[in-house]
Amino acid sequence: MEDLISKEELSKSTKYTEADIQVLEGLEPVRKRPGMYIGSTDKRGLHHLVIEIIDNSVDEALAGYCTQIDVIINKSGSITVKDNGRGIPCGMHPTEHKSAVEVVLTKLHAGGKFGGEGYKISGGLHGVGLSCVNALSEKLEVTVYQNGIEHYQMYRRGVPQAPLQEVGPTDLRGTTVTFYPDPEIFETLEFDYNELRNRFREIAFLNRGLSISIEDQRQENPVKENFKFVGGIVEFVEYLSKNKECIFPKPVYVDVVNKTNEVEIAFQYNNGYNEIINAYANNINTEEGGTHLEGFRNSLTKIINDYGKNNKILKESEKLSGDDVREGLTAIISVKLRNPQFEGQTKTKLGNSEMRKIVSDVMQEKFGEYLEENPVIARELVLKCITAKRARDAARNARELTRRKGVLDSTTLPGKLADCTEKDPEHCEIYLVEGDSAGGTAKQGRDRKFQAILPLRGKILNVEKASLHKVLENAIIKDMITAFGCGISSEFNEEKLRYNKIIIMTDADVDGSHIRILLLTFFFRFMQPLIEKGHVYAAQPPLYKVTVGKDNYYCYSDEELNELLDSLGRPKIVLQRYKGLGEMTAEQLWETTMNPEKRILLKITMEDAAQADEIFSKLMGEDPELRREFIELNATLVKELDV
Ligand code: 1YM
Repeated sequence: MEDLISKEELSKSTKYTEADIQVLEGLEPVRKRPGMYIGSTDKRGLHHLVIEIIDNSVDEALAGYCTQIDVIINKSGSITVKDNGRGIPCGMHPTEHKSAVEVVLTKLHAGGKFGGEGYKISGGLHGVGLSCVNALSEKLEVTVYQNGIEHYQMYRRGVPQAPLQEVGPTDLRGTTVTFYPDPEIFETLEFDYNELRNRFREIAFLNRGLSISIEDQRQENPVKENFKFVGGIVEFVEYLSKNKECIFPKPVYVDVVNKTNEVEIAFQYNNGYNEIINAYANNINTEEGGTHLEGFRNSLTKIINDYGKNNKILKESEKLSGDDVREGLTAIISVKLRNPQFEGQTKTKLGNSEMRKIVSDVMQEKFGEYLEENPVIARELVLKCITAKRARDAARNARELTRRKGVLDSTTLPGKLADCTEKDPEHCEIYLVEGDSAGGTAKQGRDRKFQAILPLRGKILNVEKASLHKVLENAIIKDMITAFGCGISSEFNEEKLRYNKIIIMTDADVDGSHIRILLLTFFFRFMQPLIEKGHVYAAQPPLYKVTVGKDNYYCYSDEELNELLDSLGRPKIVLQRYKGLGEMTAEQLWETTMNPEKRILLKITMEDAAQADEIFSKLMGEDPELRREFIELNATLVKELDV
């Protein structure tokens, strides 16, 4: 009797027979060091108990005998898990002289081969099974419906209170376990519905066709949800990509099954920039990755590069990196294997080396085939990756160059800038004005207290086409960077921004739109937070001035003009069409476009900017006619109103 403490603990609650003590000794280590078996005794460990039980049912489903699992969080706070499988074997164990149920519930690692040749692949993080849950439960009840008979047994802290008993006849089949987590072990006893629900939904996605319900009886109005996905991980990917614009009409699905393992992969690309890859081994989220993930990532990069080169979409010298081919990717990788090796800090890294090749071979074969069979989609995908690559190159170069050139250190404001007198950025705005002459007019027309003017002379560089050297040498871009004061790319700092509003003021014609889109592309690539935080606007100058006697009317669109002309009944009017900002007097410019009381500003959204950027990338090096058409089409790119 070496361990006095635990014996003392034992005698606190119940009287024990010799036999009981024997049973308990088997489970003693679990109660003494719960952390070693379930990770921890906090909320996470508590929830782990449910997962351990569910795993038995999932195994039974994978073996082909169980289709439905029900989980109930009872009013008392206990948990009931039910399945409609074969039921844990109830017969006597040949050597242990007790029922198989009792062996499963009282022996560590008694699962597995005991009952036959089940396809054992599921298993929680620690894979310790029912006996651990039993050891850590104040009370546990198991009911098995098998061969027309209902069997029942009850345990307290892992100790059976009586042998397995026949209760009576039944039409049902399966196993039901109800357990009350032990307050002596756990820091908290409160189950979180959402946490369990999310995990069950995940399990249902990963095991096509398996139906899992969860019910919360603790509430006034109990909630119940049921998850069943006939599409399995394809539906999982669809679920993760919902509300996103996608490249493939349906997620790509590849799979391979052999005697000892099974690989399933589903993936989709959306127009966002995030990468979501969830990799699982035996239904466990392998957060630290492993061989299956490596096989997937490597093959994806290789397949897309090969396809791009073979079909001349990629230049021989161009190479897409892993990051480039994973931008906007949502993927689920699920492998099931007989002897998973879990490694890493948190034992969530798959170590089985054969998986690398199995995954990469099946990708090569099936995704390669998919691309060959869908050339239009394949081309779009490669172009998307090229865009990602350019953006990444630009950002990296920007970081290096800004450091080298010290563009950001420059403290002297550009000579062309007519700054405002107000110093609090909150109240300041800067107008980026197309052309020197309009710039001059704007300088005269502005309220110099809070409005600064930066005339943009000459062509603004297309940051998409130019090398980064050129971008940072470009006078206009340098002027903007120093005037704004907030830096670019990774050195961007909103706190240093000198103006709360950055207002692009260009002519209401094609060239004006062109400049606006070039500016947006620059902001999008190098000062994205400016747009995200809503600092960028487009001014809206009028297209027409209508003079009737002494009255002036300004119209901002053809519809407005027609409405006005109709309402005026067309007496003697003078109609002036503004071809550019330069045609307005300083007073007119103030009245129509700059006076905060009257002007219309359009706030640029990330969508606008991303769209400008994307379309620019797409049009790279293509037909100039196409380009012109696009600019005309997008002359009204900005939409959100801010008056
Ligand atoms: C609510 C928990 O444990 N279901 C369950 C467990 C088992 C079986 C079926 C089962 C497995 C096998 C054969 C086999 C277990 N059996 C054992 C052991 N639900 C729950 N459903 N017959 C029935 O693996 O061959 C351990 S778990 F070891 F007794 F076979």
